[in-house]
Amino acid sequence: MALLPILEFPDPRLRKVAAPVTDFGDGLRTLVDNMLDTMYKAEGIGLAATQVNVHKRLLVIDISEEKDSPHIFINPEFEVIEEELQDYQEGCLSVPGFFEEVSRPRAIRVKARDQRGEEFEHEARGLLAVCIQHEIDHLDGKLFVDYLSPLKRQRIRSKLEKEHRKSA
Ligand code: GNR
Ligand code: NI
Repeated sequence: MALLPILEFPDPRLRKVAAPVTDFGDGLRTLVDNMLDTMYKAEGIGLAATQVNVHKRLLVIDISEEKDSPHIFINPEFEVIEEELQDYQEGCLSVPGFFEEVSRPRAIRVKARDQRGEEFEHEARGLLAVCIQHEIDHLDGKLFVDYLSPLKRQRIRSKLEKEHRKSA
């Protein structure tokens, strides 16, 4: 088991756009295992490769209470199936300590590949739909703070920069 360091806002590496996964070999399995370990240890419900400084289109999610239902999405794409927005208090392992309401479409259909490279489709609503959209945003270099007012975003940036200076 290996834990990977998680990048924190405003690290510019969180702004990179990830490239599609093309190699479904053993290296991918190791990366997925390490991302799951890192997500569970950090008590997150999702983790995108971008957050651990790997700029490939891959994310892991587990929204179960028991933490025994990992979902792995490789090269994910989604379409909105219900435009109606739902508000959710989002947090992010890359923006530790901050939670703010974000509105996103309430139901989506995701197409992705599994670790073996097999394509699958899945409909998601509720928290799973929120989480998948949040993670795919990471792969595109976006963060939930981008949906907030510039003032709120700047306050969060300043507080985190101050903490990073303290621990540096
Ligand atoms: O652990 C997480 N919780 C969470 C709560 C509400 C909306 C999205 C999330 S995802 C987050 C983990 C994370 O940062 N994934 O990128
Ligand atoms: Ni996040």
